[in-house]
This record gives sequence, structure tokens and C-alpha cells, in this order.
Amino acid sequence: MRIHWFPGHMAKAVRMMRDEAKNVDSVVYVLDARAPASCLNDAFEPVIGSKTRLYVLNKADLVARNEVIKWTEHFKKQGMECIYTDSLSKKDAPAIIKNLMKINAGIVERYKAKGVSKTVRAMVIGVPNSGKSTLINSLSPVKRAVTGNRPGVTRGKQWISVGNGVELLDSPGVLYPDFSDAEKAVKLALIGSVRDEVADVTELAKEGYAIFSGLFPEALEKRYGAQLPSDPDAALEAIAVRRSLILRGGVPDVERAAAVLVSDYRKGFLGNLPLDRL
Ligand SMILES: Nc1nc2c(ncn2[C@@H]2O[C@H](COP(=O)(O)OP(=O)(O)OP(=O)(O)O)[C@@H](O)[C@H]2O)c(=O)[nH]1
Ligand SMILES: [Mg+2]
Repeated sequence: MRIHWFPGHMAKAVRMMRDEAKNVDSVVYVLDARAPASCLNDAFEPVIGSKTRLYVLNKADLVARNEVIKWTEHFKKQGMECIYTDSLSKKDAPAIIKNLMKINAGIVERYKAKGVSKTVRAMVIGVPNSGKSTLINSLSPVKRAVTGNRPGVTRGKQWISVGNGVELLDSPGVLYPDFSDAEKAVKLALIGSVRDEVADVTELAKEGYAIFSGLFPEALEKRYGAQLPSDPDAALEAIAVRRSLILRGGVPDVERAAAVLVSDYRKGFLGNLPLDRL
């Protein structure tokens, strides 16, 4: 499936982030825990440069705990600072602040030696819909950043002071200028990072089905009844029949079955199942 979605606002966002990078100490790189590897975007590299980074596997509540821990350990083994969070609750806020201060300990100490209390400034980046704005709000006593369950909610830049001597810059989600890895594109669309208008839902469901049936066939069986055919077209027809999604003339409504499959995955109705596996 070919996906191309790099609208003007994303190119503009990258330029804004490059400018703002001069004013920040660190980058908080938010990844969706359901597909952490697919959320790593090379387009961010020129923005981050040599800044210190804290990788955050967000939406950890949507993934089986052992899988999130595996990913966190995997990143840490590569020398990356990494934590996992559920930003809908505020319970992980102290861990975010603690780790942000940890990667800035040196600079804070240097200022302290001069008698200056340093405000740590970090830019929060990531693909669309990964939960950047929600994460910022989880750190703030009042909800400051606009959030929403669709990609492309944040458009401009917004500095938010979250207390504890920390200021965070919210930024718009950015995708790849060129989606050369088709499977990555499908996974990002499945986690809601690509606008639905850009990815045809029937195509997405078919490609998603191929991924799901390879990773968790038993979850599909549990959700939709007996074993489904391995062919994605036939599988969508079978889901339509089992859900009584029938068009006039008794034809299975494949398009609605496709929408059901994609929505079931996004809502976690298939289970807490990640798409990227180690
Ligand atoms: N289950 C769960 N949902 C989350 C979490 N963090 C964010 N969300 C939801 O994910 C959706 C997107 O959140 P946003 O904070 O708007 O995402 P964003 O990365 O700022 O998105 P853009 O500004 O569009 O790039 C919202 O519906 C949030 O409620 C989380 O940790 N767990
Ligand atoms: Mg946002």
C-alpha cells in the first residue's frame, strides 16, 4: 500500500523545530508503544542533532506489559534513555520529570555552580497522534495543550511550563517525507497516525489483516468466531457475514467489515497487541 502524506504543515513544522532546537536542552521523543520501531522517523534526526533525548513509549496501557518492557530494555541496551508511560493518567508524570532531569543533570549542575537555577527546556516530538500533547498535559496541573484522537491536531508551536523548573514545547506530528517502507506505513495507519482520508480503509484492513493473522491469529479467532480464511479478501467477507454486514442482494459489505477490523484494533478490542515485535 502506497501512502504519501507529508502536507505543507509538516514541512513547515520541521523548519520550525529546527529553529527552536537552538533554544532547547533536550528532546522528548514520543513513540506509540504499539509500534515503537515504526514511529522512529529519520526526518527528526536533523532536528535533534546532538541534543540529549528521552524516548517515551507512550500508550503503554494499550500493550501487554511484558512487550513494553522488552522494547524499553531493547532501547536501553542501545544506550538510549527510555521509559514507558500511560499519559491518560498522571501516574507516570514523576518518572518523566525524573528522567528529563537525569539527562540534564550536568547542565543543571553547571548553572548551579554559577548560582543560577536553570530551567530545563525540552521539545516534545513524534509522529502524529502518538500522544505528545496528552503527555504534556499529564505533567501540567491544568490541561494546556489541545488533544484529539486523529492525526494533525497540533499545528503551531506552544511552550508550556509544567513546573519543577521544566518547560516543554509541543510540536505538530510529523510523518516521513517518503514512505519507502510499505509495512511501516500500514502500521502507522493502523495506530491512527495517518489521516483516514489518505489511507483507503479496505486496503488498510486487508494489509492489516495480513499483519494481524501473522502475529496474533488466535485474537482474530476469538473476536470474530471460528478460524478465518488466510486470504484477506475472503477474511473480510467472512467478518462481514459474521457481523451481519450484508448489502442488498446478500452481498457481504466488505467496506464496513474493513472499518470494523481497523476500529477494533485501534480500540484494543482485539487485545493489547503490539504490531512491532522484537
Ligand atoms: N490509551 C491511551 N491513549 C492516549 C495516550 N496518550 C494519548 N492518548 C490518546 O491519543 C490521542 C492523541 O493524543 P494527542 O495528545 O492529541 O496526540 P499528539 O501526538 O499530540 O497528536 P498530533 O498533535 O495530532 O500530532 C488522544 O485521543 C489521546 O487521548 C495514552 O498514553 N494511552
Ligand atoms: Mg498534539
